[in-house]
Amino acid sequence: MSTPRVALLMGSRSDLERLEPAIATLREFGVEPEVRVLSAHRTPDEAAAFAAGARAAGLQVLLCAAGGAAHLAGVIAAHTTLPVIGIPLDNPPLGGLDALLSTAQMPGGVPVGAVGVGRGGPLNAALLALRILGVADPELAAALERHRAGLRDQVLVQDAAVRATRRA
Ligand code: RP5
Repeated sequence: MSTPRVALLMGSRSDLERLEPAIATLREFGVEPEVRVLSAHRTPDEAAAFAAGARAAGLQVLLCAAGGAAHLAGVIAAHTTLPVIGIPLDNPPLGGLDALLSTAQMPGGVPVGAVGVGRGGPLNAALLALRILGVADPELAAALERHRAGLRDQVLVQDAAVRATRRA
């Protein structure tokens, strides 16, 4: 098996189910992620060590999902210069605004790219990671173009169906 280029980290096992679409999307494009549970708060040393060693391990993009006081992406970004994408999760009782702000509002100098809260977040995080890899991977870039064309086709089919219903 080849060295993973993307890692998907989550703060807790309880996050995994909502991240399955991200894992499935990466796999769809032939990118098998390294999937880990690492917590900024409960395993701070392990999280820092993972980030510090990530580039040497061959990783190129790090996805970090957490809910609530979602500091995982920020802590990981503090220990690496690899691109870090934060996935804020919609945990109760605050529904994800807490995680979104914790993930996105980084101090200048330590960047974290944050995707949205909700169903699209994990999916977009995976696609964004693929786009980053696609900069230096023409095959992957071509696959992303095909995916983009597929989205267009889907909407055109929907449009035609809706228009046909309205005419009937
Ligand atoms: C965060 O705390 C995790 O990412 C998770 O979303 C949240 C709650 O974790 P558990 O109490 O379910 O383990 O760090």
